Amino acid sequence: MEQIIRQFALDNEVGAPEPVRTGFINDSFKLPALHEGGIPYFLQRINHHIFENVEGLQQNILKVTGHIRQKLIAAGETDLERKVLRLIPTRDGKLFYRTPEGDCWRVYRLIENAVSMDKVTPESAGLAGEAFGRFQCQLADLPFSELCETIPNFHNMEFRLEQFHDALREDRAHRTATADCPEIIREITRREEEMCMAERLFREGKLPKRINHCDTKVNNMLFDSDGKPLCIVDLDTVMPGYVLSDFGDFMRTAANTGAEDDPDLDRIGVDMEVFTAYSRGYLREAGFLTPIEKGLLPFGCRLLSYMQAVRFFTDYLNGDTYYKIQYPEHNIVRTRAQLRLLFEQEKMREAMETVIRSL
Ligand code: GN1
Ligand code: MG
Repeated sequence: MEQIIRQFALDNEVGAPEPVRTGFINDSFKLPALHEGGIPYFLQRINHHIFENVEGLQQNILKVTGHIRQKLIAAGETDLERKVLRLIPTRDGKLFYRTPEGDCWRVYRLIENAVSMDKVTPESAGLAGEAFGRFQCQLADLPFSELCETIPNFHNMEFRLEQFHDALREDRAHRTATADCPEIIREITRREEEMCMAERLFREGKLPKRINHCDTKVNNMLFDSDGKPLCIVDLDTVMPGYVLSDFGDFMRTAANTGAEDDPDLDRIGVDMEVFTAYSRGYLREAGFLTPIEKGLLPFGCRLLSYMQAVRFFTDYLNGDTYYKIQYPEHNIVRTRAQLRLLFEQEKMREAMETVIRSL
């Protein structure tokens, strides 16, 4: 790994890489500064099986972080290095290093004294809502022809359902008839039409596309030690999409009383306090939303739980080739947990709509 680190234009020497367990897709390491007062870095191996266009992906990140940095400077921000990620180029000026074996590595400046959370309080949810609203707002004037889709059709529900039907048909891991799979399949199929509403509205010209983060899990946001939001991270999937994605994905992870992969389904429910606080913060910043977008926010919550259930389950049917799993049944456990969350959100539909209207 030393040979990899040497490729990057770091300002100082760093110590041995410390693995960081974060995310299901890339491998991450902290590179501590060797000497007191030096700059620490963050090294990542980009999963190029998932992100096939690593060059395009890194260009996206450069444009997005550069755009946000300009906005922060214009607003007089002084804590710049902790408010937006900074990519460190290689010594020959490239945005990532490809090893002779084909692995792709990148380096960021590490954001110091920052924590990520898997759960939020209503107070931090409000701040998070503002932060994600601001993030979308900061990028609202970056033309999306400048960004590539780092994973084509990433949050396209019609496409995800096609993949699900392919997996059903192929049944590669011989799992479609086992355990509660038939019931899961029924629950997914029953909702197909409703869940493809965003794509239909887009085609009818009623729902716009905007630049989204597309992975607004609560742990993709860094907070400082006082619980104030610092910076949005994990920018691999920033691309054009519907605002429903970013709103819904946050609620899927943060406004859930259980875990994303909770084996105890009775722990799963909608945390209305977090829902309300996040919505309030988000709507305060996201002044660009159209009435249709606002009205669909509660649908966005259901959509993202459903989409994630479909994605986890498709991976289960395919024999666990996409998401890292910690035990053999992990993907079906995740699927059940996401479906339960969807059912709970369906029960809370009116309550959520009332909150959004009142805001
Ligand atoms: C993946 O990398 P990570 O863990 O933040 C996935 C998201 C899913 C999420 C489910 C590129 O995100 O889309 O919502 O897992 N990222 C990719 O937890 O597929
Ligand atoms: Mg992540």
